Amino acid sequence: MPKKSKSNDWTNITYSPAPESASQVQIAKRYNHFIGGKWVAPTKKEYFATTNPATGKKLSEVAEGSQADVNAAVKAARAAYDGPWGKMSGRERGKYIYRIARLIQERAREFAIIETLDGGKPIRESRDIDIPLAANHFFYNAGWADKLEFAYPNQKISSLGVAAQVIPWNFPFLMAAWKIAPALATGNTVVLKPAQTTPLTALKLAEVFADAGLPDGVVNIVTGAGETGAAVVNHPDVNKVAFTGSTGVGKLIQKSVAGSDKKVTLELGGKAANIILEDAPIDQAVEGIVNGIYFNQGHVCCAGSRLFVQENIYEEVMWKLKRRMDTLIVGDPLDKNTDVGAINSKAQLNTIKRFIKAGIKDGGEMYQPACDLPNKGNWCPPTVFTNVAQSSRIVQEEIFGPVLAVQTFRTVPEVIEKANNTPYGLSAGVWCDKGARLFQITGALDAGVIWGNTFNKFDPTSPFGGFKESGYGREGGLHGLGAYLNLEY
Ligand code: TAP
Repeated sequence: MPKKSKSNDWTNITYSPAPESASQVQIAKRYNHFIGGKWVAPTKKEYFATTNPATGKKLSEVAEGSQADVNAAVKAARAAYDGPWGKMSGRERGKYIYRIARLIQERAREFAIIETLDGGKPIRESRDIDIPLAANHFFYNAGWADKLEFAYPNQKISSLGVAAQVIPWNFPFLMAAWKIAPALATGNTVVLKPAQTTPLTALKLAEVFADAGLPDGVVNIVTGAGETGAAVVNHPDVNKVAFTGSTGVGKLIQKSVAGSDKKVTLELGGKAANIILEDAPIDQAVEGIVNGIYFNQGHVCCAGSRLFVQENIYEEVMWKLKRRMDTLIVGDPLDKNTDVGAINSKAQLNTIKRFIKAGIKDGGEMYQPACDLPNKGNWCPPTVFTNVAQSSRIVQEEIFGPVLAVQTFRTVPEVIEKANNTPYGLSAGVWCDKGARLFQITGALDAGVIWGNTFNKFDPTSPFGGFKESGYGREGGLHGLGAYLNLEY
């Protein structure tokens, strides 16, 4: 492989700091629940802190939701469903949802900064991906609100009632939009429980609902830990459960709803294969590998965490990948140059460290670029493991961090077998010059979402979801709307 010469060594380029200012953003010292259109103090009067994972500093404190709080939220959602919202025409509902989408756009910069402060993701990603995509989900679903009979022709359509929605910490604002927008477009009301470590942007979204004049109780937000989430999904008066999170909790939810008539969608974990064939455009593929695993610090359910490279291009791909990793900027998430931000919590950092240790113990060869990590906060450099066995824990289990495991293959049947050898089936990527071969491989992969010559591309019109232990049901597109409707022929 070529050696770096001083004249062409772009890996040594340095950038001046370009921090986004957080001075205009208002975060209250304390947030209550948003129930029935009002900010309601928790019945037990307990609060928990939410901190900035890049500094460890407390940002605010947030209400701890009890069963009584959840009961109040479900009651408010039921009243709104039996009242104004349930009776409203799709055309009128659509107007509210459009208004929400436009208000998100107006406050996009503020939401991006808060998302980055509370979650640790680079401002470039929250500014360019999370927040605009969330607005797009509201726009897209608003458009369907008065056209449902055209979306599902010759079918009797009715909404479900109250939707219980529980979301994780990796895309807090976007996940709230994924869940709330289709629920509202189809005439349901909502009780949402954000993740414990990232509740702030969902609470900011409640301000948008109030400003949009959304009738009281249509969306209720109850904050808290896992028990609060369990109280929301197990409440006897909810008709629909939409959960995004770990496979472990997804299994608990599946057991708890068994025997009820709740309609359920589960978006769970993943361990995606990213497959590079010998005729792939290698420079593009390397960008796709980096985007696949280091986007959002690898806290991505569909992350391309298992890389499969055809044997004859392995050396070239690895040389280019390591060289590209050397250029990634890890650090202050508010800096517009940052590529890899802070790990969302100490607990998640410890999990990632345990996996890295396991990878080394299993005989993997680890590479991490030299980076100056900040003294405070939770950090993990981009990491790649080569020489890993199919049975290694870092190949089999979801790490949910910036850790890539690389394997090689010789033939297409071999890589299909290896790629499918996982309990998960959420996503995959294939890089290849020939369309026919690409479709041959994608057709044989057990994954709900497969990208061809790209990775981690999301669109509100496109359904998203998994097979096997990655859950069931789809979010996004018409499939996502259908999950909030009774459809009868
Ligand atoms: P979880 O621990 O499962 O938490 C997800 C949400 O569920 C959080 O709000 C959590 O509250 C709550 N929760 C915890 N225990 C619960 C229970 N018994 N009943 C109801 N709710 C409960 O996952 P996580 O660590 O936040 O997120 C990472 C996982 O989410 C990964 O496995 C990832 O793959 C998956 N994920 C999947 C997708 C899709 S689309 N498939 C998208 C993003 C993430 P606390 O925050 O208080 O724990």
